[in-house]
Amino acid sequence: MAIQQTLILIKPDGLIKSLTGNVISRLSEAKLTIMGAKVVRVSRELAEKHYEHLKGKPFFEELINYIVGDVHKTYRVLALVYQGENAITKIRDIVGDTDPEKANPISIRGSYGRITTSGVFENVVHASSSPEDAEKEIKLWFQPEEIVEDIYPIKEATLNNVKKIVWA
Ligand code: DAT
Ligand code: MG
Repeated sequence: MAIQQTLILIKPDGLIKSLTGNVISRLSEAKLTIMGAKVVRVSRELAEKHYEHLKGKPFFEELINYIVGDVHKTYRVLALVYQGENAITKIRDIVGDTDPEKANPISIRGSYGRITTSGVFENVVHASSSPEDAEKEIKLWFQPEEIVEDIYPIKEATLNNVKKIVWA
């Protein structure tokens, strides 16, 4: 069994529907450790980097509008980093299938997700799908000082004459 990290995002639909508590309760069933948490106002640049692998898909623009908050007029997501044994599959099991209609009804996406008339999967949460994706995503969403332990190598960098700790 491997110790893994995973990035969870509670998306704008989750926030506007007041699902934050429900989602975190469901995630706690995995008995993992929270390593970082923050509310983020998502820029288009961050959204496009996060969903880089889907560039060119017909739903890409709508997906970006959704995650930045334009669709729900709710300009925030809650970002969480969890760590523990087999964290990625444990969390993905609780989160459910990408398509809310195919997701197990007792999963988070099965319970709370929906497909909009424009065909976007409003599936409430994001969860990393491999250790490689988790590392890339956590480094994109969090600075080293925002995570309670050094989960990946760090280094000192000088930006505008200010010393700063960044991911190595
Ligand atoms: P996941 O979020 O389960 O890792 P993904 O990485 O393939 O799924 O896609 C990211 C998001 O893009 C997903 O949460 C919802 C949206 N999406 C993916 N496939 C879609 C599709 N066929 N139609 C509409 N939205 C889709
Ligand atoms: Mg994915």
